[in-house]
Amino acid sequence: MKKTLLLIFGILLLGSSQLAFSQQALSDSARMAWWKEARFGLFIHWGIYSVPAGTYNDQKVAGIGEWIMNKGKIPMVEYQKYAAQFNPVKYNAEEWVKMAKDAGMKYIVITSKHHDGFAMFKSDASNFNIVDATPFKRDAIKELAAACKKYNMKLGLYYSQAQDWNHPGGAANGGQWDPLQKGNMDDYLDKIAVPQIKEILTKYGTISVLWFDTPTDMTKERAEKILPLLKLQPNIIINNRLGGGYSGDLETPEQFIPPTGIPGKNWESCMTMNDTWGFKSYDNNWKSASTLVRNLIDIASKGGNYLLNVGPTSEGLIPDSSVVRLKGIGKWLHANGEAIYGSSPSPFPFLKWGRCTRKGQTLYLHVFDWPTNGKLEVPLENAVTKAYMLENPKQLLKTSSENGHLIINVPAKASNEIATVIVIQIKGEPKVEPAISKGLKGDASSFAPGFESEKAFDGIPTTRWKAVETEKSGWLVADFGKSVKICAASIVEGGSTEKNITKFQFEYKDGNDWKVIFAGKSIGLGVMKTFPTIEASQFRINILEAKATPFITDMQLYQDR
Ligand code: JFZ
Repeated sequence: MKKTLLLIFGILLLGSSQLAFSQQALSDSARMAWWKEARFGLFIHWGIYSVPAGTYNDQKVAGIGEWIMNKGKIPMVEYQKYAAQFNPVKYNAEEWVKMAKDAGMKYIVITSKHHDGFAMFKSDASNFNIVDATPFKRDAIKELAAACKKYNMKLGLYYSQAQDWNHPGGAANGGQWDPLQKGNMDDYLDKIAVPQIKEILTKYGTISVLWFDTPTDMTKERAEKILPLLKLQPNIIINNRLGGGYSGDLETPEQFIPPTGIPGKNWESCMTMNDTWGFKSYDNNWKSASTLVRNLIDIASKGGNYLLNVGPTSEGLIPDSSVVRLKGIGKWLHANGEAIYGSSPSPFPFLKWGRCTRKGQTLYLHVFDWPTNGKLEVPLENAVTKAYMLENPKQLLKTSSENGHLIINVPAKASNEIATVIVIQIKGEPKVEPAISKGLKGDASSFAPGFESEKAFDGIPTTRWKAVETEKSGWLVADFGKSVKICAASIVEGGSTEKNITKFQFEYKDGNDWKVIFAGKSIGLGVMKTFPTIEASQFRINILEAKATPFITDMQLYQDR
């Protein structure tokens, strides 16, 4: 009898970690290779919050739809009733995967459990799940995993490891609002999060990404309850939101594109198509397909990935407005994907008319603003061996060099309103002029030892200017010593969590007066602004208010030639 039991246990363990043994652990770079090549993925926020769809007690609840329970302070018993109304019979996982594939997306990340604690998969750890608590009774993750396997689409799972508003002890940003939520967080982690993460990493085949979120109250010890589970999927990629000091494999700027990328880091910008992740019936503030394509190009030109979101309805349909935009993006990528997939960042600090991506000695010039004089000016010194339109490679383009700059003779009209890609093959490494501000000494209202003004202009992400400890305001000047024509500026404060400045103005000196060019209330990972060309010799960031001693990691100004 004992032998039989041991045999069964052995088979079970073997079974569950069959995956573990079958996947040899790759080196970090090999493990990230597919992800870096992919550049573009689909984020899916789907759950029972799509039932109220932004309205509670006939009242519109402000904010992102998947937070309606928290924003509406809905009691647990009340909210859990939405599960009984969740019956997405029109859900067709294969349709979703085909739609993502046709849009040019290479991976999908879906919410297996969001902050509301509802599992979109069959779970033995809690019956608050799609199979046990809804009339639908089908495992949505299981069906999507099968469809991804069938169409060779990489699958990632979002799991809210810390926040859980329907299991006692789960964390709740802003504080719990229902006594039934009270409990011990470590018990919640041991009884719900850890068992469920084990379920999603053992029941659905290869999981390529695990996307944690909001690491509220996550300590190193709590993170280490979860980390060993990753061995079940040796080549899985995790983001930087587990908490406990673990930075994972990639940074995740949210609803934001870092102006100078995040040098030296893998990063993925996640973004909504409207103003919500989860479905809200009345949120129609949709970005255009053109904006979404240009975001993808902008992100790729800075070495990042784009994780673009859809919020399906409670019927199981992706909103038409999202479907239309996915088609538009797919159309552009179908013709120009070569310039995005597997590309490397731009060698140019700034291009007035668009962006650039690269593959070795081939540069892809993504032109947003088509020249009216039939000449595209590129701040590049290299000789060009071939230039052509990506969408029509037979159409070779003449090139010449003027004042050390490449001039490309282009047709009168752009071939693609969103972005027309011109391909140039160059000799040697790109010889590109740095930003005119690179290496400036600059000046500042004050500086702490080792944090002199020139540290903000050296282009090194690990050095920065910082005012003296006592200051909570100050200024940093780019002094060119002569008049120059500037049409854009990028300012980076620090990492994603370093939003210290709360009020600032970017100014230029006109005689004895400082004139405002643009202003703002936060910088953090950075702001990038283009503006009508200004001719002056001094420009500065004037920090009017900050939570603590102000600092700037990088400030660059771009010339209008
Ligand atoms: C989180 C979630 O709360 C939200 O519901 C959605 O899933 C989104 C993708 O992620 O929202 C965040 C997380 C982090 C920040 C902002 C919103 N942040 O670091 O600024």
